[in-house]
Amino acid sequence: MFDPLLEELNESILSRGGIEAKIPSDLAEGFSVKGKAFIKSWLWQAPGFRRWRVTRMDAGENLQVLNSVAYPEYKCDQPLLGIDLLWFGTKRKLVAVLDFQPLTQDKDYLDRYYDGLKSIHGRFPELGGNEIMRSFDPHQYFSPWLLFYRGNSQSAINSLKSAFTAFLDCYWMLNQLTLRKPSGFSPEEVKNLHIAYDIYSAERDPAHHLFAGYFGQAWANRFVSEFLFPYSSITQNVTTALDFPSE
Ligand code: BLA
Repeated sequence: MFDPLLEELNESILSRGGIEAKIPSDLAEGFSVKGKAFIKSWLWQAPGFRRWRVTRMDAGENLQVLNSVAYPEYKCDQPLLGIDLLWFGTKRKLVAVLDFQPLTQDKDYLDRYYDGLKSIHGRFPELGGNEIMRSFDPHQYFSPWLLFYRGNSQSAINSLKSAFTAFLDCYWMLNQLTLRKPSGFSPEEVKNLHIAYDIYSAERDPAHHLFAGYFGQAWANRFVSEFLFPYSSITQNVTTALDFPSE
């Protein structure tokens, strides 16, 4: 379902100088316990970013997933890119979340980084409805202009590809612009905000439960704490091979 978008995403990183980094092999890809689902991830090191991860999960008609988070370099306080796309084929239900995930909800910060996303939000009203968040708090690490859709409307499904392209292009543009502007936070502050994001996300992400069901609890714990949100275990002083050195 999302393979053209996955290709577009990976290609866009590659074409901007992204280099694939190694992921421990059992986390990089694998089949579920019953063998009916397959998960594969990519880890990128790209100019301007300290870490960019991408995951595809294919559980056939039950579920298709494309998930990605981009963490900019510490010297730049721009929002993280957050992508979570799910297609429950048997129910014909789409869950689509695309956001520039803000490090803070301060007005100055939102004024600085969101003109582009605001305009995309306006162009695709069918994807930017007023879905209620059940596990996350919409006022933490989500922007007021996120695209968030849950349902089966054909117009939402049809718009996804164009919205995704516009969203991705806009994020790359933002990255170009902000690398040239002074950051509002120091690199140390940005690092702490990234840590807080990982801790919060690892606690709330509904994926953890889903992964445990498909791949077993032990694998799910490892995938969430070592690959999806490696800084969530930083309080225990755990450093992982996936944690790129800071500048
Ligand atoms: C929701 N994400 C969900 C749900 C699942 C996943 C099962 C619940 C479905 C529903 O609300 O109907 C699944 N998340 C995954 C999977 C991965 C994952 C399989 O990370 C695999 C790696 N989630 C993110 C990112 C964003 C995000 C980066 O990982 C930001 C764009 C958002 N996902 C997000 C939101 C919801 C969601 C806002 C709705 C949750 C809620 O209602 O609070």
